[in-house]
Amino acid sequence: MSMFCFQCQETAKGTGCTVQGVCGKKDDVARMQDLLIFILKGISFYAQAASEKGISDAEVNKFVYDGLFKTITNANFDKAVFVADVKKGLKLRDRMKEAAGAAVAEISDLPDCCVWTAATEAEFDIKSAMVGVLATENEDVRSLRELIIYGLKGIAAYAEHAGNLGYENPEVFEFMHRGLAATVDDSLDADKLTALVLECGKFGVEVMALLDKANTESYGNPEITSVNIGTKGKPGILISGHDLKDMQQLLEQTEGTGVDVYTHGEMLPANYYPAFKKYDHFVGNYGNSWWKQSTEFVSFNGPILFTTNCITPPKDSYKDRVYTTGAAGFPGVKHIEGLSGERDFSAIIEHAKKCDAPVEIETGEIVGGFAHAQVLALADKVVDAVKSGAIRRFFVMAGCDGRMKGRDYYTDFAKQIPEDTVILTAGCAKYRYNKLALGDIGGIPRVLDAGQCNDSYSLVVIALKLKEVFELSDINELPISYNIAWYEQKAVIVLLALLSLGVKDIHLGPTLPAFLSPGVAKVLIENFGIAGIGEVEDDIKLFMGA
Ligand code: SF4
Ligand code: SF3
Repeated sequence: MSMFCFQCQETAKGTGCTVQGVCGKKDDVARMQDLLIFILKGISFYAQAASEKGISDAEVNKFVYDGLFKTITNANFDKAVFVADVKKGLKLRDRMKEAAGAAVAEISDLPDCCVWTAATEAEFDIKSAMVGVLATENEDVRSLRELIIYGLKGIAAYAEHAGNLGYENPEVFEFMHRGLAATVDDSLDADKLTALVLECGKFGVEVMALLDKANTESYGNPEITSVNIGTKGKPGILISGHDLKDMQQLLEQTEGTGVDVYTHGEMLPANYYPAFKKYDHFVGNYGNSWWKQSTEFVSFNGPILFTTNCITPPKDSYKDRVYTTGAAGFPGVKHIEGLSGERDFSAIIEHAKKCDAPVEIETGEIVGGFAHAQVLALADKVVDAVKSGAIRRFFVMAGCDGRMKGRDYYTDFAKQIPEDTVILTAGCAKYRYNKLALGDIGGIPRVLDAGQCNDSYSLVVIALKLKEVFELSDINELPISYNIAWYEQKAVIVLLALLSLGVKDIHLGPTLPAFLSPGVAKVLIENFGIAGIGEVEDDIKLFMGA
């Protein structure tokens, strides 16, 4: 076994990638990511002790959440990035040790991640093979530790986007350090770790609320919008990923250049924000969810900018047109350096000018922009439709898309649910059903897209509002069923956030996470009613209470 990673839904054989990632991650990259996580745990151990003295270090906080984000599935495949981060991390760990001072100086049995050190890449390589997931032997403890780490990766991603817009919550950083430090604390048993998993969900809600505030205060509340999915005749830049600050800068820098901007994948919801809609050269969305990029990028013809995941290893036919920035990276692909807000995209714009216009692969429009403010503006209509029986049930079908054949389930499910039901979606899972002609109920579309995966927060706000309007005591009494598709670690924090809000009976698919040990899966099933997916018809009957 040259690596071990089981953090995503597509992990090899449903158990773990051991030779190279199904995602394309090479074994040496996977190991170097493990070593970075190991160093981050050491930093957080000291940062937690320092925070008890009231000390917080902004550079360290950013380094830790940035490192967690880079190790998310399909974010960064560049070993050199992780080697550089390990080197820098060792220095920051020393700094936090000093900041923690006497509180840690007397501890004689510090965890290895707090004391191990080396200077060369060769030494890093050797150590990297010893510090991965399997270093924890007890499978329930391993499962819970990894569940916390994956939840923290999701939190880190959302904290980074909010931070790029100038919004921070010190309590989120404090929890990030506490959570990471807990994963090297052998005194914590399964019960204590389970409590921490739920606390992680609580901070998932906090960070999604923070990002929602950051996005809406910066760019306005998303509005109902028809998004063009065809092409215009000019050369274009395709922007993918989740970072709206990058979106803003790209639109500003491309204005008046004769280059159009299209969104891809999880950037589609940028079309719903007033601050972005005003640009005439922002012409729509091109393509579908992340896993179709290897064919769709060929026909796009112009440069593609990845602001975050999901990257798949680029084909030679378009690799020279791919750019990354922020946490994203791929070896041999040009990376736009610089802090968020100070990025210079002129090289991409000049590149675009020399390219042909995109080839049209679809025509028409899709409708989105149903985040909480927009839905609540329609609340009377929605409530009337529920009261009159015109809408019998809502299905929250948020989360991720992926390549697995079994995900056809979600398209079939959307096609087969009764016509008096509505889908509430967020995340790239939507591409399984957002182009189906599912119609509307009295003017309310049957697929309401709230936005990116983090905008699952909007779905929670909507559910809580409905609970209030209908004067219910429990969110689970609402006519809402949760059929969530997951792939990477942001979906993990969305799931934990829903659990922390008391949502029960969530169905999770297309398969349950490999990182859930039988013991931990049992706890989730017994306490929260978590279930997998079955046959479409059976599941619909179950949800509809038939
Ligand atoms: Fe395998 Fe997923 Fe890890 Fe990639 S991220 S190595 S596919 S488990
Ligand atoms: Fe999709 Fe990668 Fe998760 Fe933000 S873009 S949801 S998979």
